[in-house]
Amino acid sequence: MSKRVLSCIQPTGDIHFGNYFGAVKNWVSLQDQYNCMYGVVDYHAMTMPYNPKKLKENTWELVYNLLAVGVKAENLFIQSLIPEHAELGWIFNNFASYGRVENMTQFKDKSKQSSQGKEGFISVGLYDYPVLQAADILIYRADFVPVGEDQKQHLELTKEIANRFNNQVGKEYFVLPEMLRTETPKIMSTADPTRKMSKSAGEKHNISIFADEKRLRKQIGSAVTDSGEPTSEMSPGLANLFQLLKAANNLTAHDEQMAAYTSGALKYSELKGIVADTLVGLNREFVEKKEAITADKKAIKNQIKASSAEIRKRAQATIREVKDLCGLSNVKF
Ligand code: AQP
Repeated sequence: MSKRVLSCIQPTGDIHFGNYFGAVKNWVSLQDQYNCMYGVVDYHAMTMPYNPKKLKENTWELVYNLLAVGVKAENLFIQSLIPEHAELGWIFNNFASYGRVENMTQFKDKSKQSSQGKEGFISVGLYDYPVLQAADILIYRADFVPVGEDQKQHLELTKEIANRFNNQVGKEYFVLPEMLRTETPKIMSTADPTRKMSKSAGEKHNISIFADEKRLRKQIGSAVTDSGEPTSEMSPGLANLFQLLKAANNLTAHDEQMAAYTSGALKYSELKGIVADTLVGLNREFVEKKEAITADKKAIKNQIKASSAEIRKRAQATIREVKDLCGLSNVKF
């Protein structure tokens, strides 16, 4: 039987080049080799202040976007259509260490963001979401998890939960999943290259792969680089632009620009122009495919509801076994 791959993305906005180069691009190629399941995790999108109507819109928009970049409909599910994720999440709360969850970097970053918002509110859901994420992965007994570098700590937590569960029930029930990185596991914000490109950090901190061309060019054109003074190390902003070129597979331009940097002849405006052209090339392909896909939204919705129902069967099988193993009642009503 082929190995299982699981990964998820939150419907909190458009797919940006960080999501794409760090994870989603890999999702597409892995489909030829493995048994893949990819989730649009709407329960997770509730952990930061959100708007219910917008959440539903964003969920379907993300489905269309994922299909447009090449994810197959039969591999795609919507998390809230599979409530067993939340059930396993609760069970896992009892196998997750409070101190470890409290130390998650993403929680620290996002709780700061959340507390600075209008309501100054940090939800228990935000604190607990890495435990739900462990359930997302383990409910399918995934072998591999293709994610960006920012998820490394969460995957370690997932393994800890699996280990504690296995020890408690006296059986190697859950396999310990391995992280699959791309060659560019962390793309930085072009507006602030010291922080990762992110949806929830605000508009200027991410570049949508479906962006309007003018906006995309403007964002790359205004990317923070450095003052141009010679330094011993390349600045994070410049390194990020080179990284984008490489990730988009424009290796000739990457090597030429790098040679110019090494000899001190690099023109920042020229580099930015090349990066923008390269990303626009990809962006046009995605936009075209999305137009074709969204011609029949109703058919897509039906397809994704059906694939979620099919994938749910695997989650239900795990939940039944887990409940038996940990002493919970298990009756078929
Ligand atoms: N900057 C990044 N570089 C590389 N990979 C990244 N990923 C996210 N940002 C980068 C990877 O994209 C996948 C989906 O991420 P997500 O939407 O579930 O949540 P996230 O990691 O928290 O991404 P964002 O954009 O920062 O979303 P918000 O702001 O809504 O939380 C993951 O595999 C992630 O590693």
